[in-house]
Amino acid sequence: MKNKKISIIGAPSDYGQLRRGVDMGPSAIRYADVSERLEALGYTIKDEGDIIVKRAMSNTQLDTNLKNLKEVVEVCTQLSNKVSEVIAQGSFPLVLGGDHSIAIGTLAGLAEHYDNLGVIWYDAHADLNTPATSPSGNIHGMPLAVSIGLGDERLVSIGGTEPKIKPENIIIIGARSVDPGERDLIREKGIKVYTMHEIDRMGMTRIMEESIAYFKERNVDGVHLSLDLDGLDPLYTPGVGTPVPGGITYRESHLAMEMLEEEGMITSAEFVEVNPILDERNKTADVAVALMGSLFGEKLV
Ligand code: 5AB
Ligand code: MN
Ligand code: MN
Ligand code: MN
Repeated sequence: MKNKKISIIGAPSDYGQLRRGVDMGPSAIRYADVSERLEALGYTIKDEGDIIVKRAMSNTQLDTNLKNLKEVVEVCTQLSNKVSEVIAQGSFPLVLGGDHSIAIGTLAGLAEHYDNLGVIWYDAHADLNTPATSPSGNIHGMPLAVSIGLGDERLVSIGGTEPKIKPENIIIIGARSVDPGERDLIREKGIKVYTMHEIDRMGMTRIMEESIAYFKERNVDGVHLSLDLDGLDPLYTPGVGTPVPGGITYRESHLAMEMLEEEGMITSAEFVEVNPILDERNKTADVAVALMGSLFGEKLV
């Protein structure tokens, strides 16, 4: 990574879904020695601590089917400001979730600095639901839709009303659980998706080569990695709220991170959905930190 300054931002929110415990993700990832691991690679780490998330799960916003809307808006507004501030200081924002609804805040903060941001969405899910298509009302299934400007306007307008990213700048990798409304949106907007079928068929090497070339062709001014730990197979990352079998392997994931690192393309990252309550001895947080190691240039020999 070209930028040698990393700022860690914890976003301990579980408001985007209904399983408690994912709010402890940042603690679990810190416990897995994230700072030490990256410091050993020659980076200067500033742990900014956690943004403030009120503990109670309330669902006080009753004019909508979206769960905990008011709380998600509060969290994402704060996170957006923090991410933007970190970039203004010339640091690489490394956000620790929390459930994936926090990406609404991360991308809003990034949008203040990038006009043509590329996004890698490493996930079993497409997270492209809107209030009209969501089967659950859980906002962690909506952050990509919100960021392209679709959905409840209280979410869409966080950090400004204009869309934060372009649909054609998104690459989803690892999808294997996609809702009908999401599938329609993928087709309609021409969003690039490598499902598990393509990963099986083409291999991760070709997928990363194509993804890197795609971003270059599109002349992106930065690339954000949004890594949902449920993108990997639950064999490797059991500590997630919505596990889906048949996922990306541990080694394929390292390879993906290593190829991104060689390209020096990634300008911000978030690791989300780690739920230590559902985990086996912090295995999922350990995997998250190991993948960060590869993303930031750790070599085997
Ligand atoms: B995650 C589902 N599509 O909208 C929905 O973990 C699951 O951030 C969303 O990818 C999973 O409720 C959201 C069924
Ligand atoms: Mn997700
Ligand atoms: Mn997911
Ligand atoms: Mn999940």
